[in-house]
Amino acid sequence: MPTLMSLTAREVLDSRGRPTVEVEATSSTGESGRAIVPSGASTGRHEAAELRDGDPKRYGGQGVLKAVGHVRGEIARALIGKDIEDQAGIDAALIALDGTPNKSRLGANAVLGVSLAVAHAAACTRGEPLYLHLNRLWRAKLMPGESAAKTLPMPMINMISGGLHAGQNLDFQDFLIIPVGASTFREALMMATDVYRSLGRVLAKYGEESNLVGDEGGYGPKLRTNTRAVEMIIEAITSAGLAVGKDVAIALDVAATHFYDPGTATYHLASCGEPVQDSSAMLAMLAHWTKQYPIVSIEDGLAEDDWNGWTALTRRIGGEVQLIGDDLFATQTGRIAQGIAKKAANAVLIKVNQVGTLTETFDALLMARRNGYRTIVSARSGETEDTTIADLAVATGAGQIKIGSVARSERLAKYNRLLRIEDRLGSDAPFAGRAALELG
Ligand code: 2PG
Ligand code: MG
Repeated sequence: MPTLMSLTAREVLDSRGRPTVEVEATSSTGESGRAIVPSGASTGRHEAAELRDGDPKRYGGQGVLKAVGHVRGEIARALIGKDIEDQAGIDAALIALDGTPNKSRLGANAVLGVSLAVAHAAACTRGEPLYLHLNRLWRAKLMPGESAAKTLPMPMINMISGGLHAGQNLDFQDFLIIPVGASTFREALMMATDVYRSLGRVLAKYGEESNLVGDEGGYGPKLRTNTRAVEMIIEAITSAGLAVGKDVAIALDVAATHFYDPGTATYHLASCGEPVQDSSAMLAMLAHWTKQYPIVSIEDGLAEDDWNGWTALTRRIGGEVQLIGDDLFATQTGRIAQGIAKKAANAVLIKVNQVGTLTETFDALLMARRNGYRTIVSARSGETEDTTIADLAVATGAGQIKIGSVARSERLAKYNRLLRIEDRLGSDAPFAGRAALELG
């Protein structure tokens, strides 16, 4: 039985030039695996807690040397000698060692780095690609009759960034496209780059700087209103020679938590006709948009604890539109279970660092799937060359993936990984296609 022989960690930098944790795990047979932890900007209150040093003399307090120290010290001491293929056992040991509900003692960044690096090392020890190893771990969790099929995910691609991801005036965080007409992953990606280029020309035509991009590579123009961003994308799709709605549909990540005031239970918008709205006005506005535009998916249309609003929104448009909970669920099974009970949302965004271990990520995916919720594996706004989520999406047949735009190498590393997997697996991993958006 190959065991975990050593664990080490270091502070490296992410795509925003902020420190993050890299972990290397080595097995008793000499193979090693490495993972780098991502980091969000629009983080929800219910996420697992990143440990930052808070030392103003280093990286403005953002250093992660404490988390690195935990990996090298306490975590290494507790895990060395354990079966490297027993991911569930390793993750359970990490959770127990941390001892807090949100991994704040050791740091979710320390814990996740170890959890993912161990999976990489186990895959290398077996001499197989990560997606195969993850698929085996995933399969072990399924009940007889449940599908363990690997699929290439339908991507949801960022075109325009606002909110906390770009410095301009748009309230909504991401304006995205879904190439619903594509029949392979490669084709979906090509359509996305066609629309991206075309959008650059459209923005330039209206006098917008098209070379300014947000954290995820999407354009960061200064547009008057949120609807204007949608209209620009529609024009870009058409001028790329594609059919709006049929070939390429539109998705939003409103990220409403960051402009919600829980004190007054109101949403504060800078670039909408009505600057202050209560939950039902927000709901009516989103419902109206879905009638007006070919919007097939809305993420975090309401704030993370506006459960009544979520239930009402889902009752109103959840039959036709994918309603994704990101801050709402924070990849936590406890929150997803509440959503199921309250009939809130119909899809779950899956971010490994919101929960902190691979096993808990599988649990969130499984609970969502068993209850007919669609799943979208997602990157964070702060990313690196780490491509683990590409393998995760394929291995679990998640159906959809959200990585950012088709610019900036921390995004492209994952798209390119998916292209490689598509080449290697061929018909063993069919493209999830537009069916990934249909209600389960
Ligand atoms: C989101 C993510 C990715 P962040 O809100 O879905 O777009 O952003 O990582 O900043 O939370
Ligand atoms: Mg989001």
